[in-house]
Amino acid sequence: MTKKQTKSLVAAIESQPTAEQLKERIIRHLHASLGTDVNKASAQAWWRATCAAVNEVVYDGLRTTQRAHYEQDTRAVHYFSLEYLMGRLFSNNLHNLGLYAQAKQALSELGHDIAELEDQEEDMALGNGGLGRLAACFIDSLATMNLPAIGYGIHYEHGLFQQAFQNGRQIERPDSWREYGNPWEICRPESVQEISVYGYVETVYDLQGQMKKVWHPGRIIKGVPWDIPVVGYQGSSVNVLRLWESRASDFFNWDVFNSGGYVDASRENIEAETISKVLYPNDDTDAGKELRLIQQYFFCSCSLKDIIRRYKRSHGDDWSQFPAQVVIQLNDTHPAVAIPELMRILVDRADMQWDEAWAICQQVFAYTNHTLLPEALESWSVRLFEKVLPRHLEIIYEINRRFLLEQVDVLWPGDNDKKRKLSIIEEGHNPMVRMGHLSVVGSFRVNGVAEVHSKLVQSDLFPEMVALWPDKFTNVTNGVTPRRWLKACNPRLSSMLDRLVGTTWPTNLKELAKLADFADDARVQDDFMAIKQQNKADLAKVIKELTGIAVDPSAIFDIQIKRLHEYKRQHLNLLHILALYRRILQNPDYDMVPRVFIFGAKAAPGYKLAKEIIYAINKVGEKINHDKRVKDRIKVVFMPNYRVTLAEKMIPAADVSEQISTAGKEASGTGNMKLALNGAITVGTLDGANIEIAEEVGDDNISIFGLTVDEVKALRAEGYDSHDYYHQNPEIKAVLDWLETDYFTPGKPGELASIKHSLLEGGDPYLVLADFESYQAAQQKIDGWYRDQAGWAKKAIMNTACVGKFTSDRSIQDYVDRVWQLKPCQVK
Ligand code: F58
Repeated sequence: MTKKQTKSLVAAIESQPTAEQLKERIIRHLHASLGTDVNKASAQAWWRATCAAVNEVVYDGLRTTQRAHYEQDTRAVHYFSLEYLMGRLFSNNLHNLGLYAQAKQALSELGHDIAELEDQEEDMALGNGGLGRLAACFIDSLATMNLPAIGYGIHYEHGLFQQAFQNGRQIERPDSWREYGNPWEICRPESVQEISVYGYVETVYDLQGQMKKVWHPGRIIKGVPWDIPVVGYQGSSVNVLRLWESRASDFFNWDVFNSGGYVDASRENIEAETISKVLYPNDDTDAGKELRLIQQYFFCSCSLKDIIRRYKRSHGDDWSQFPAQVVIQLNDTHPAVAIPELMRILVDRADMQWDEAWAICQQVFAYTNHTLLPEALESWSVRLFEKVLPRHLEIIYEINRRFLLEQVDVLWPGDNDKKRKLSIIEEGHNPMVRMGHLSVVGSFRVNGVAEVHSKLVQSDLFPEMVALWPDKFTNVTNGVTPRRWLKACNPRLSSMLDRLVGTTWPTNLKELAKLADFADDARVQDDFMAIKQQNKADLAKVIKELTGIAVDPSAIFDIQIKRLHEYKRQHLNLLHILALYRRILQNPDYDMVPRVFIFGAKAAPGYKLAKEIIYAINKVGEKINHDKRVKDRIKVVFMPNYRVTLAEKMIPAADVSEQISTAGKEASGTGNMKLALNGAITVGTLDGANIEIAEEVGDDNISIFGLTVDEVKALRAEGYDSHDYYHQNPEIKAVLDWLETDYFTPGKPGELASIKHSLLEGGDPYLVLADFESYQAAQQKIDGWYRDQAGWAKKAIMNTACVGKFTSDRSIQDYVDRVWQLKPCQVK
């Protein structure tokens, strides 16, 4: 082959395939990769063959990107997260590669509907909620913005449980997203790592009399990396999400095996593989379980070794450039054990002096806080830590000793109270390692995820740390990727936007502001509402299929989608539904715009009250949906198994977005951004990013209610008694009493009483009753607004127009400017 021919061949491979070429590739893969034929291939086989055809393009981008990063020896961010809630990748990859239309045509010519093939894919649900989905949006933005980045996490065999309802109650089933293999992942046996746990630490002295610590591990575990290519929009960079799977170490296992312990060896196999078996399904409390700590350490250690291996390829044993090349973002405290692990590698393995090693650490790590809820602040019992990671505990003690001596005691000499408050070790009967403290001390930057949240992190959570290091603290307001959360999930609205504001909005979301010029234009209003109507009709079909409930697309679609938690207050929504229902029963002509209240939420399997709330919503829904007297003014729908794929169908169809957490409790929220972007009007408290959404869209286009953060604090300080509200507001009293009867659970009175009890005897910790009245007023406002369709259309349009700030590209740019100091790397 001549040079010229080679060149054109390379160009042909790298250029975008046409629909015709895609067809050929799909059929080739049907034959050569799947061993089947067009005549007998299943939908699953067609889907896999199409993925393989798409991967030809993806892998081109992957190779080019990796070559560019290697040759330019770029500084890179390493995102450490225990969770990535990726959802499906098929349509996302096609959209980002600009191949969706071609693939649709190719498949249609082959006799297949692309939407049907999309349904062949299981969600990759390796996360619980907001934090995991944020990680997924961030890696999309990083690739799109050509930033050198790698995401590190765990290759869970089972992602978040699948939810079903049995007589209204949540039941959990295991999620086996890769039971039959996953076409997007590549196993990389050449990059396997080994990590150690358990054992004991020995103090030894070398020939110069220098003291050294030697860790004799009790167990060695192998980490096998799986790479998921992360395709940037418009095919610029293709980065990698590297997820570690645990296996038994061959070396260790053979030892046991050869000494006759076949059964023991198999048991160890199983134990090692347990580490990456399942995602912990709690979205608030930390589990405090040994396996969870091992999970955290396992992926941190594998990832650090991977980073160091790559660094050494270019820099050998010269550590001086390490902080210039490597920044590690800790997604909450879950990967904080990476801090003592890097210290161990530098001090014990690379024989570095403590001060030098600590200086490196403090330039490498940055920490994002996602919660202020006390029960979610991670801490580990010292006893457990010592058992699993004895050497790391020693290192943490030393970090703490120096911190208290060199920082705390210098600013507050002799102040033992301050020391007690700031110590990484919480003293007491059962001493604990505070992972938040460790993360702040070991990082050069700490951020919250919305303005108000970042302020509270500083004022309420770590005020003394702020006194020590005022410049360490910053804010990065969350964002969401507009590629998945508008372009791919809402094609109708996307085409309209292309026409009205141009086609660059997916990478420059502020362009949507141009839409505001059309907010009063009657034709645009009609088009916008017609699109919403079609999206609602689509969702109505899904609702019918999944729940059997018929809903009218001309009603208001009022949507609350998020994990189930008392602080998110799905039960406040429920009380309002009950109040409306009661008004209808009392006044058959009660005038309200028909509304469909739609919920999607999983409850942590061990969270009893959350599960009771799901049950109550289902039971109340059953009753209302079948009550002829309601005349369809209210419908209540609880969508089973809420997940990314369902969110993609619900969000484009929402008229109203419920963001009703107690002020000060929701760090940011990101569903609020997705819903507003798709033209839903928020009913919300002044909490998290709602505050910033309100600033952007303006008071006319959002329905705000409830106590503010300061008012919540004041009310608590003066002594909140929920009974006052119960006795003073007859509507509250009536609906709470109703829950104790058997009206919604015939023959079984009291089945729904736990909600009432938590709000009265339980003290109503999230101030549901205090906010009820203003909530119902905010809902009344919505009802009034909706009656004026042109007025509503304007508000909806203004929501889409004004939320350009909330693209994850802007969040990532903030991280680049305020934390990472990273430069883009052009790959082509
Ligand atoms: C969420 N946290 C916040 N944690 O609640 C939400 O306000 C924020 O928008 C989002 O992070 C992104 O910043 C969250 O989702 C978890 O799911 C953890 C999982 C592991 C155990 C502790 C909670």
